Amino acid sequence: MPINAKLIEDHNEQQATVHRRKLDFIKADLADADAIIQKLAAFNIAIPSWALGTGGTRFGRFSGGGEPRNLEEKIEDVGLLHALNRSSGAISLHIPWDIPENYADIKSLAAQYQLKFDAVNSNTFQDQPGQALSYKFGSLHHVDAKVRQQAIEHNIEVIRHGVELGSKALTVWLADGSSFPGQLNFRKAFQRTLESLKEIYRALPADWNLLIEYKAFEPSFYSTTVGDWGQSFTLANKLGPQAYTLVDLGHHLANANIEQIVALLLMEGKLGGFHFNDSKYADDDLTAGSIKPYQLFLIFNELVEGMDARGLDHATGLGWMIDASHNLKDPLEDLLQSVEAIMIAYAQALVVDRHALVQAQEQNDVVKCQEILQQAFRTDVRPLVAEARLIAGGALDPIGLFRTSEVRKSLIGRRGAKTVATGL
Ligand code: RM4
Ligand code: MN
Ligand code: MN
Repeated sequence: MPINAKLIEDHNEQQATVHRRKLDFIKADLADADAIIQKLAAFNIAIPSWALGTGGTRFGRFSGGGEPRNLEEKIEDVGLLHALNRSSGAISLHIPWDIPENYADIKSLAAQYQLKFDAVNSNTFQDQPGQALSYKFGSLHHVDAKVRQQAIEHNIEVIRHGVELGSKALTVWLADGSSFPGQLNFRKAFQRTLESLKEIYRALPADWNLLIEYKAFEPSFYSTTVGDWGQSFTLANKLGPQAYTLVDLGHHLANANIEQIVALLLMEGKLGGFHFNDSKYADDDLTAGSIKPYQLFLIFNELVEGMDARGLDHATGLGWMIDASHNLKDPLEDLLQSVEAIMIAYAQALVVDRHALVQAQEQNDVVKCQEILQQAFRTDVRPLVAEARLIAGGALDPIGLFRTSEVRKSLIGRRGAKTVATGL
């Protein structure tokens, strides 16, 4: 691997004085800085296997060099990220893009990089070569029972792969929907989806969760069968205690109040997982925090408040994952930026003066409420995040070290300048 402990140590030594000065500055104003740093150090965000290659749009894809060519190289890339930031300690696989050939080998490779296997993801939004029946008109909601059965069996197969790797959750995202009014009977489509999910739910091991992801539109442009949190929540409630809603930040209509959705799902005990990204218009795959960092902070503010209210451990209480693809940037640099943005928003939420906020809310002191939140948002918490990385063995400046140690150059040297990663 192009990054090793010695490189990180030397890099951290060079940055130590400046870092210490900034850290002392913020620590002087915070009573519980050490507790916050501990929480940050424990926090990990899974990396999806499809985010490691260059993404594209429906108009084209401009691939970069040194992209991972197989699952082993994808694991190596996540290992690299984790070595740099110590906050990317899990990989989420998409089946069939990443079917492991030998479970034991893949597991031991991941263990070498101290990586766990996060939720496994099924794929019934594309037809695969040799597939008997098409998903053109949907999968779990399809009018034809045989297509539904094929999709159910695929999901059960994905669970089997996950069990071998030690995953504990299946994420189901469906492209099922309609693009023209009248195409679909909404009620029947929803019922059929529920019946299909029941079959999948029955195949879940006792210690597994089923995460139901919703998306407002795309690829369907008129209706999506699991299109919003209400639809996902209804399904999760009807399925049972192992079923949860998964919130993907990019899957809402513009200006949706995601922080309120998160608060209510947590209150109902039905928020199971999270996909981070950002968007301005419709693309659901931009770098987390690149467009609306204040919204990301407000979401984390509700997450922290809601998880504390339920006594959930921040690091393990929910499934955290990045879900993005990158058109222009080096995917590894982009992922480092995403993780950093998430950690910053989490740290800002941790520095909110919660006691004062509750008081101000009780007194309807609207001005004070805003002051309290913005005080936290405008605090430069980056030294806390850097310190958490430092104590966990990561680099003070992950992107800086990625560049100075020429990681991409070394990956291109080994994998070639024009590689095509599988996936999106
Ligand atoms: C979807 C959704 C899913 C992801 C696929 C690749 O938009 O976000 O989570 O599995 O993309
Ligand atoms: Mn997603
Ligand atoms: Mn998405």
